[in-house]
Amino acid sequence: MSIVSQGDKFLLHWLDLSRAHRILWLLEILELNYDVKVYLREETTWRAPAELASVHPSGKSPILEIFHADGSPPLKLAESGYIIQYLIQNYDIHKILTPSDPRDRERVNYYLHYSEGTLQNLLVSILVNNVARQLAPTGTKFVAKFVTNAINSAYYVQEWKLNMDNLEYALRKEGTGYFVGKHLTAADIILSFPIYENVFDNEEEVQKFSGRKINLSKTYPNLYAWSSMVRDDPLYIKIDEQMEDLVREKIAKEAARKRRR
Ligand SMILES: N[C@@H](CCC(=O)N[C@@H](CS)C(=O)NCC(=O)O)C(=O)O
Repeated sequence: MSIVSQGDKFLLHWLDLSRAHRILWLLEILELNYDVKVYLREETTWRAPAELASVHPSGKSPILEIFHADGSPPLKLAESGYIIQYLIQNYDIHKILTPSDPRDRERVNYYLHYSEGTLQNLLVSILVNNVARQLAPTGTKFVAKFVTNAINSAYYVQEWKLNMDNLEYALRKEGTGYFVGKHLTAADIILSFPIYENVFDNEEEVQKFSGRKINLSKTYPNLYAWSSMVRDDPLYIKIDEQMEDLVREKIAKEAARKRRR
C-alpha cells in the first residue's frame, strides 16, 4: 500500500481536444507536480494515435500515471470520473474542492457518473455520425448524410437537448453559479468538457448537428454563465495557453520527422 503525499509526481497522457483537459485543470487546482505527454489525433478519423495503446490497453486519454514519493509501485489510472475521484480523495488536503456537507459530496458523485455515463455518450454518438459522413466514399455521401441526420434528430439530438434542459434547470435551482453548493467542485470539473468545451466553445458544430439555429446563451443562460466561469478561471486560462504551446511544438516536431523520412 502506497502512502500518498504532496511530493508524488504525475504524468498525464493528454490527447488534444479531449476529456484529458479537465484532469489538467484539476492537477493545477490541487497544485500537484505534473508533466504532460501530448498526443495528436489522427486527421481523418479523429482517433487517438496508436502509441496511446502502449500506455494503456484502452488506447484512450486521459491516462494518469502516479509516481509515489515513498518509492512504492506507480499507479496508472484510466476513466476521467475515477481519476477525478481518486485525486480529490487523496490529494485535496486543503478541501478546496470537497464540500463539507455529506449530501453535497454525494451529489458531486452523481455528476461524476452522470457525465460519462449519460451526457458524454450522446456527444460521442453525434461525433461518430459526423465522422461517418466524412468517411463515406464519394457517391454515397448523400446517403450517409441522410441516415446520420435521421438518427441524430430521432434520438441523439433529442436526448442531448433533454439533458441540456435538465442541466440548465439544475444550475438555476442551485442558484450559486456552480452545480453543487457555493464553490467549484468535481462536478464542475467533469462537466467542463461536455458543456463548455463541446458546446459553448464549439458553437459552430452545435449549430450543424442540432439542425436549427440555437441561440445558446439565450436558451441556456445559466449554462452560458457557468461556461464563462470555466473559461475565465485563471488556472483554466493557464492550461489553455500551456497546451496551445505544447501542441504547436508537437505539430512542428511531427512535421520535421515526416520531412526526414
Ligand atoms: N470514459 C472514458 C473515455 C475516454 C475516451 O473516450 N477518450 C477519448 C478522448 S475524449 C479518446 O481517447 N478517444 C480516442 C479514440 O477513441 O481513439 C473517460 O472518461 O476517460
